[in-house]
Amino acid sequence: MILPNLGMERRDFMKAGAVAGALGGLAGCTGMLDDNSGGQTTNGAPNAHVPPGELDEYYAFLSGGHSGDIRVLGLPSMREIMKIPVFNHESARGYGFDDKSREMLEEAGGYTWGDTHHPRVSQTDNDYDGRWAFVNDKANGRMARIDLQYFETDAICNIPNQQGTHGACCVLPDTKYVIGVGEFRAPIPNDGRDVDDPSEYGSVFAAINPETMNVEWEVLVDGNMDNGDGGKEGKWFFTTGYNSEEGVTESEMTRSDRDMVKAFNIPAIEAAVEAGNYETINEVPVVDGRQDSSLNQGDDPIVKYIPTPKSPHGVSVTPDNKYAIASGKLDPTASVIDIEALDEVSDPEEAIVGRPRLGMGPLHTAYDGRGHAYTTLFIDSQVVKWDIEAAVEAEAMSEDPVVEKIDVHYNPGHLIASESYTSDPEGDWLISLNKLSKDRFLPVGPMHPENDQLIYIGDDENGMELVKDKPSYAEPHDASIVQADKIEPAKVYDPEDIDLEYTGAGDETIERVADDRVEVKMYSMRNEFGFPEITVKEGDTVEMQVTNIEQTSDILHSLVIPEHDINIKMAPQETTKVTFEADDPGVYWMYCGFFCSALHLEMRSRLIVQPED
Ligand code: RUQ
Ligand code: CUA
Repeated sequence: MILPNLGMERRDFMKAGAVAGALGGLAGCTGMLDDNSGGQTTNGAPNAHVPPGELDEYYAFLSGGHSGDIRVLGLPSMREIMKIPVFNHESARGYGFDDKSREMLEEAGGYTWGDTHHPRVSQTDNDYDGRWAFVNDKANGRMARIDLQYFETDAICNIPNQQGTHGACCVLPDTKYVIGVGEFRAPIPNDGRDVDDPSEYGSVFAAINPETMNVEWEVLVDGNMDNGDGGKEGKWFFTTGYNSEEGVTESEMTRSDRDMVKAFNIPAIEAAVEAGNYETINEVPVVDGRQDSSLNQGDDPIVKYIPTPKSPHGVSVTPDNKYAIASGKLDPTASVIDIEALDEVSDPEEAIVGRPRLGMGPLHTAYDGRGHAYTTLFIDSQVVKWDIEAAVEAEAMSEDPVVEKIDVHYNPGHLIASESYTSDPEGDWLISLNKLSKDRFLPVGPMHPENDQLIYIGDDENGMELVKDKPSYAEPHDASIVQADKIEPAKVYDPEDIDLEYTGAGDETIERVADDRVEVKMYSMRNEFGFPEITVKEGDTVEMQVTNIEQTSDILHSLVIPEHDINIKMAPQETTKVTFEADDPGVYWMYCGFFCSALHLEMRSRLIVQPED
């Protein structure tokens, strides 16, 4: 079906606008299910209760939003297993305290927080390979990499020319690039030029090499971008966007009824870079992908602009790579873009082959691998299940493709189904990440938790079933759900993977390496540090390096130095270092912060800082 008219009906927009205005106050709360009893199910859903001592089937990696971290949940239990600090500082892990993580955060801009939205796990041949997860910092224009052997952040890229990295996703099938989708338009470079001339602002699409975490190239575009998702064949990458008006106030940004989905032709961009068709800005090759760029005039434009109603928000590619589906946000429909047709049509609008009417405030879409799409309806507080091919067959604006709607509590943003971002989703569990929880949990004051709801989607006959509520701290935006056996975390550190020298029992040293600099290398084990006391002079810089020589998994130690703002963690076989100034003479009881044995409280040493004379 080719759609003759892409305009949104005026009436729908009015409705959307009116309800959007009232969002702060009211959420739809009709038809609440009253069973959220930890996994007792009423129709086809398998029991989601995972008994004590048993392991979950899936990992779910949820972004923590402005908490700046990643949360690791087990599915279907929804038990939160671990947190991975990324852009924040976190004392239990000593993240942001030890030299390595502190320097990494410092080099990535020195910010103390970030806004994580879209965790994506690396893939090989369109399937999870267990190597890395990536996540963006929407606040400060950054992308981080998490090593899934150690479940820790190991690199952060501060993306030049990008203010507000919103979408984050990999170029598949083999994670050739991690893409940072630039949201806010600002002068490029942002050095004081054009501050009063918004028409000169721009936003860029950034391709990051996952191995080096450096930006390889960027593409400058018209309008704002929002979310993104990659096709599975390495050619097309899609971003949604709002503000094609290029306004700077809300009313300017929402004036027109259509915005642009942009389809980036990765090989054509690479060819332009190869041919030197770029300008270097802040050391990055920036290719001009604006509509009037010469690179967009021929038969093989580097960016195709697809007019779509209205401020489309989420976009995701179907598991079979046939369609990219963009949700209308301020329009009650989704646009189904035929990826193959995109290669053929001269007018990109003709690649839109379906426009089902889904409900109010469609935001994000996930897949079950059985031909269904699941879209969150922010304003309606529902998840709608619909049939993708039926939407292609149906007339535009038809509700016929809708299979079923389920109430969620309340105002869902993102949703994610198990392995939905691969070419072979499992089609059993779905999490709806709801922004408001209102009455669902014991009251805890004016700041409420959010509500991550587990929904079983494996039974097409009996329909979707709400299985569990899980309160979550603000605020998850997106997730990736990965089969547990595709990830192989280390049990203890391999000292070979750590740049610092391993210090075993008997190898400990205290050395004055300069007049005012002392280097300590020591081990830690139950129930002692390598030295019962360490004496330095007032004014010394102390480099303190500690190895946890335990072989037994799960026996952690840390080194806390009171009144010096220091807590570094040492997992088994890990060596960690902290450098600090011993400015105040006195005695400081350095202790271990993990309750590691019955003699844990006795695991302490004196740091003696001798007065200068
Ligand atoms: S975007 S739900 Cu990053 Cu929808 Cu948050
Ligand atoms: Cu080591 Cu407590």
